[in-house]
Amino acid sequence: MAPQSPPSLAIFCKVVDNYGDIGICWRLARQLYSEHGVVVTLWVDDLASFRRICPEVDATAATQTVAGVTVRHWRGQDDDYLPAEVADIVIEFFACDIPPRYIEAMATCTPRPVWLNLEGLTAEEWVEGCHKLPSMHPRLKLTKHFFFPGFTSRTGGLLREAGLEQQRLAFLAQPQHARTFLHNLGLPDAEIDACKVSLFCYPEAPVAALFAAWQGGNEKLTCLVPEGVATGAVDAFIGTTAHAGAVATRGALTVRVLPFVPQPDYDRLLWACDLNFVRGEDSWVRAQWAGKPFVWHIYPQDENLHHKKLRAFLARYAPDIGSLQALMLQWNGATKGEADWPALWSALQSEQARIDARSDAWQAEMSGNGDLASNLLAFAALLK
Ligand code: TRH
Repeated sequence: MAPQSPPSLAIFCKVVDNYGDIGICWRLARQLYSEHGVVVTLWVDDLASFRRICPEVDATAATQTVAGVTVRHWRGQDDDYLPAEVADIVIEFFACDIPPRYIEAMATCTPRPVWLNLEGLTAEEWVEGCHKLPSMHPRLKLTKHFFFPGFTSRTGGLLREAGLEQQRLAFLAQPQHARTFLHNLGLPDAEIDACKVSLFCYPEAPVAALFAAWQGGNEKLTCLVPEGVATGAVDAFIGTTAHAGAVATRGALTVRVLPFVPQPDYDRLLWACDLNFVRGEDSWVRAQWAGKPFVWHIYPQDENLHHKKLRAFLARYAPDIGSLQALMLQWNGATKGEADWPALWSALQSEQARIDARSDAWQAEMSGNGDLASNLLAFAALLK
């Protein structure tokens, strides 16, 4: 019997803003190829953003192969460039509109391709009811299914590479690994020996107030900020327009600006720090796999919809850790009244042991839901 050829799969990714859209699609594409042998084509409309998290990408190439994945520049809805061949599995990310011509081609295939809309991550309960729901095309004989990542076994789970935990444990087993990694980012020993916090957030975060609390604290703290993040507060602290390598110390706080690192190094940074401030979706999930305490800055939405999502997550993640709840709500502007940052920070420190234990337990709990790439392929196989 001839061996079955691996399925082909196309991911369509529109970069709305920042790095999360391509960050998630790229992670998924890589994993589908390297762990499942899927023949993946990633269509992406913004190669420059892609290049920031993956420097191997040529921002000018119409087609290229990176880490075994065919990357195609998606230039618009009606360019005359779409291939005659349609993939066996077609994923539209965040309901981005797939070019009409591609959809027409899908409708002519026998069998029809599996068409999935991969949605955004939220801890809200309604997700379980919508995960895997079908949606018929109004005109063509095609059905699209919704696929939701999530935090329970009735969702698609979270993106997680098979070797991730092993890599993390190997990194942590030898303290010298973290030390060398941080030295290579420019940190001297004194900054490495301090409490280390990575900081990735949206411009609205009250960074200046947090810096003031850390500056006036008793414990030496090194805050590592990627270039271009929290620029107002960072420039004010450092005293100039800060680029990668800029550093300043005031009181107990040292702020150091890091270059934007490739995705795998961002994981190492999260592993090497004692606490991580993360944002959006992908860095938030990576912080959860890092097994370290984290503070999430959620992507802001109209009418403060994001506050509801934040509360839904806190109810799952930290229902009984008051200090973490209070700090995250303040960080996201979800609490009324003036924040007392020194008090919020010292409350968090006093609950550190519980927060550490929760990070570990959560990581184990989430692993129990399988990983999103495997769950997605299993669902696609059922639809075939
Ligand atoms: O960049 P983000 O804010 O991205 C998104 C987008 O705004 C998107 O439109 C929105 O839908 C989504 O958030 C919720 O945050 P996120 O999701 O954490 O993505 C950042 C990516 O950048 C992630 O893959 C990690 C990566 N990264 C690096 O590779 N190197 C770095 O130095 C840093 C700081 C991040």
